[in-house]
This record gives sequence, C-alpha cells and structure tokens, in this order.
Amino acid sequence: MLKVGLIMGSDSDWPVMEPAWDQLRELGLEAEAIVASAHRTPGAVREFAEGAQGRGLGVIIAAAGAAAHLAGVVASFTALPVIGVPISGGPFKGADALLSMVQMPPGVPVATMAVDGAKNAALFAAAILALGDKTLAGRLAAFRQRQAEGVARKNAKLQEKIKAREI
Ligand code: RP5
Repeated sequence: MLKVGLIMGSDSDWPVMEPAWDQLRELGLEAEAIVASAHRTPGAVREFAEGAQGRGLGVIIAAAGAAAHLAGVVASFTALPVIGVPISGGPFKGADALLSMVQMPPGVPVATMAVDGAKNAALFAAAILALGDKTLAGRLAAFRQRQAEGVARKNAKLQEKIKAREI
C-alpha cells in the first residue's frame, strides 16, 4: 500500500497536525512525518519531495503557517498530489497561510484544506489512495458510516431534549 508523507514547516505545527497522523493510522495507512522549512531548510524540503515516490509515498500533506510556501515548493519537486494545510497562529490567524497556499498560480496545483484542517487532509489523502486500494476504500466507507451513525445519535438526543421541554 502506498504511504502518506507529512511535512511541516516547524515542530510548532505538530500539535495541529497530530490529528492527521492519528486519522491516517486509524485507517491503517503508513505515514512518515518530518519538519523541514521552505525558507529555513530548502535543501531538506527538496530532498524530501524528490525522493518521495522512491520511498513509496503516494500523497504528501504539507502544513505551514504565515507566508506558507511549503506546499507549493514541495509540489514543484514531485508529481505526487500535494495537500496543503494552512496553519493558524500569528497576527493573521492563518488567513495569510490560507491565501499563500490556495492561490497557486496555474501549473503546479496544491489541494488546500481549511485552516488547521488536519483531519480532512488525512481523509483526502486516504480518498486518493483508496482509488487504487479496495481495502482502504472499505475502511473509508466504514468511517463515514460510523460518522453518520454519530450524527443520527446526536439528532436523537436533540429530539429527546426538545420533547422534554414541551411536556
Ligand atoms: C512556518 O512558520 C511554520 O510552518 C510555522 O507554522 C510558522 C512558525 O514557525 P516557528 O517560528 O514556530 O518555527 O514556517
């Protein structure tokens, strides 16, 4: 099974990205995670991205805050799909990172998630890999089923509360 690569601009991004790691592991996906910065350690970013396919990665999740060019730089060095996660923090609370990532000029795309959208990044990565993996597709379907059941339970509780108020 293809693996997922998780690259972050700083270790300060890890608390936000940990749910992505947990979600990937819950779906039975193997992953690797590194800290490498597009402007502080560009060589390490290039090495990570250029070697990604050779290491068995199928998708890369790139998370960064502020003037976040990490995802675009990673995408420039690999043909693999790159999912960007803008990280909040700083005076603009992630709006800077969101615009930096989502406004990729035509030619080298980055699939940008919501600000701090770690869990969705993992689910999106899994959806891409599930195209070529029936077992993973089944796990994703089961995840959605459990999620739907959770919503149904919440709705049932709400209906009970509403009913109780009317008695
Ligand atoms: C970005 O700058 C990182 O991705 C992080 O979100 C932000 C702050 O980095 P640190 O100062 O915490 O290392 O490059």
